[in-house]
Amino acid sequence: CSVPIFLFVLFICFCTVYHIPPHGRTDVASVTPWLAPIVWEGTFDSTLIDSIYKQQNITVATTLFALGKYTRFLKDFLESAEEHYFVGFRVHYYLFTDLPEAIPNVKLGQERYLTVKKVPSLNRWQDISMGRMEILKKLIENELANEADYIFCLDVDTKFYGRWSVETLGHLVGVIHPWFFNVPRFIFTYEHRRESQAYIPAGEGDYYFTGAAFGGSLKDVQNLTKTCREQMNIDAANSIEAIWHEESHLNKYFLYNKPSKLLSPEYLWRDISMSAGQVKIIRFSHVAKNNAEVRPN
Ligand code: 2GW
Ligand code: MN
Repeated sequence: CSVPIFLFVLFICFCTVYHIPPHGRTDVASVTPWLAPIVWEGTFDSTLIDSIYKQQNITVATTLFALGKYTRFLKDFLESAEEHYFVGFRVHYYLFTDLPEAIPNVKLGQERYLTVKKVPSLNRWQDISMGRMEILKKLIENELANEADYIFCLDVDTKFYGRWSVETLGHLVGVIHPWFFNVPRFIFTYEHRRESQAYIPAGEGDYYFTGAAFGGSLKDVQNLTKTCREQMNIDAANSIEAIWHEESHLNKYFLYNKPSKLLSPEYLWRDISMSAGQVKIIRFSHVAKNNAEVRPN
């Protein structure tokens, strides 16, 4: 009877010596102080998590904005999404553009849909970037109720390089900005002027989130877009615009409405990032772009 016990003790010693955790990562935080998971490579079993969601027949709405010259990013975005993004699950892309004729013809897989919606051209880019919240709120309220379970809102000047799938699903999901992972809080570029509704007092805030990707359940993202829109309207009435536009308002929202799941910078990379050491796989990344070439004026 002591042989099995001996073998068990030997196994535990082996695991301890060789640092084999049952699962998870020891080099990065994979949980927030409010016990929301932070998704990193190595913290989940993709086969297992796929099989759990396979039984649920879910639809993931995915919104994209491509106005003016930003339509040039669509081909790479869509082609790479078909290869890496929720593969095997129903995805419905909602694409807002002022140039429907410039939309490339990308072949979509089974149970993958694309709806193109025409929106007016805007000259001030801040209005494009901030106007997204209003359009998203209306889309969720008026059209998605019976059409989707989850939604992700993504920048279009991006490309997928690796798996982004059901491990990212949750009620309210934020993505840690790749420049601000592992840096002290005072570096975070929150809005620090009291006059703005996006104001975050010094010493407050947990993480700095990117505006280029967020999502969650329809209900939670509806509340997010509605609140950010209202806050931006109050700012506009007071002639103030937050330092990083809707990204500042998103960070304020996440401070008081904690995300239930965070995605590591694997889920939004940018060429120059500080946390390269811990990022073992780049799944989704901003593509290098020549701002002077793609942005109006
Ligand atoms: C035009 C002039 C200047 C900036 C943007 C634009 C522009 C943006 C445009 O002509 N057409 C267009 O479709 N957009 C959409 O807005 C497009 O979906 C793009 O991905 C998104 C955000 O603009 P982008 O990607 O140029 O800004 P980034 O990459 O510096 O984004 C960060 O900061 C923004 C706010 O300042 C947002 O929060 C964004 O989500 C962040 O990633
Ligand atoms: Mn972008």
